[in-house]
Amino acid sequence: AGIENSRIKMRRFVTATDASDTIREALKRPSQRSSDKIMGIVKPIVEDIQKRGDAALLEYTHKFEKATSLTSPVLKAPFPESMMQLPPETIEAIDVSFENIRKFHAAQKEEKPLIVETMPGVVCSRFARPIEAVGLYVPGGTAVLPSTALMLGVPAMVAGCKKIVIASPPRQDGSLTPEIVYAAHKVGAESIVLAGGAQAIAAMAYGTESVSKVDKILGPGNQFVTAAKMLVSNDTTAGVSIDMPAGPSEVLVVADETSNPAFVAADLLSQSEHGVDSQVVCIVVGLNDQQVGAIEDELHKQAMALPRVDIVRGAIDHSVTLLVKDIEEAMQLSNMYAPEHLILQVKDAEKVVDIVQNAGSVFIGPWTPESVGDYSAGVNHSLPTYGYAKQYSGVNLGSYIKHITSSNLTKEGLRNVGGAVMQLAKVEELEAHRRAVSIRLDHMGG
Ligand code: HSO
Ligand code: ZN
Repeated sequence: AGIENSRIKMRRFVTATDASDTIREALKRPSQRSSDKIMGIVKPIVEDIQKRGDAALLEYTHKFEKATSLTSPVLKAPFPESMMQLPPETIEAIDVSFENIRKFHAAQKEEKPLIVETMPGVVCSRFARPIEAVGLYVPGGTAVLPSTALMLGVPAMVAGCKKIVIASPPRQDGSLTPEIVYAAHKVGAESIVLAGGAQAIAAMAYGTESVSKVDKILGPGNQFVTAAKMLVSNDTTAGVSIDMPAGPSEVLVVADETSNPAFVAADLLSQSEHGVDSQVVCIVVGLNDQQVGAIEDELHKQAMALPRVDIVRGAIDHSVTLLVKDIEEAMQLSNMYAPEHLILQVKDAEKVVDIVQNAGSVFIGPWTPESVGDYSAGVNHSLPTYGYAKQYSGVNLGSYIKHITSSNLTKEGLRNVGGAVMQLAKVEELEAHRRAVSIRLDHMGG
């Protein structure tokens, strides 16, 4: 049998017998191409866009997307109906998902400003304002992902961002996927930039003749997109921030004797089909060889029936099954790995959530496949990968909002806090600071 028929199987480790270094090594992410090399490719592209604007942007799209017929890099709203022709069942699916995502993100709104009187007459407050202009990157590549347009666009709309720009690489004929245009229309995007890669990121960061400059860029992408996001966010002349560094998709499934092997395998596969660089981890709690074998059999059988079996094979090649003794050990390893998606198919799954320390998004119990979160449940699918779940949140309403604080003192307040201010100003030898208080206290007299 050729490679096409060979068994699709994850490497298997047993924590009771394999050394902890071996386990740690097995849980390493597949290495990314060196970022120096990527930066070397990305930097000239970013600089070219800065220098030559639209002309350069179009050239790159002609070159990389092969969309040589494209004559303008931007499509402005209102988008023509003809570009959103979709079967009714797709419209319905987008509408249902849109509404759930909208509800969940609207609930994240802070109703009123935070106000605290720290001392009598000293009132501090904090209030939220939407980021004015955001650029949302919707990747092309081996799969078109209109769901990403919703995940990035709906919270921007809910937050009240004034200008929403969506960038996505066009197809070879220069057209856009109608699902993306429909999603852009629903979230109220002002324009769609028909470009991908570093060139799209640079265009939104600096602006061109026809692309609006944005304040923040969000969205996943390949290594070129990620490198470009890092580059522009480090350039103080661009004045742009980004959501988080993005890497290949991942899932970690925790299973035990109560889980259905077919469900476990299906969840592992749904993440494996994203790309050959995706990684999936299956931690099985207290199962014997035969029970683990049942999951492995299902994985192979279901994988062989998938249209994207070749991609799955690539991902499974660097994926692992870990056999552990109890749920505590499973969660220790999961927290160390910090998966983008964590699926708990174990008994008392809800209780296990209490010991989740690092994960992008958690899927609880046998009836919660990760795909519901990818599309329609309402949670966001733009999540920290590559272990960044240790310090980053996934995209949420807060990603589109910044906070402003304010202080408001009465005479009494300044009398109460003035002493501390003047003393610290004295310590720092900043006399003008001290006098800004004393001049007022003198004015009050006494
Ligand atoms: N699981 C992906 C998101 C996605 N899945 C889009 C399907 N379409 C990254 O979290
Ligand atoms: Zn997915």
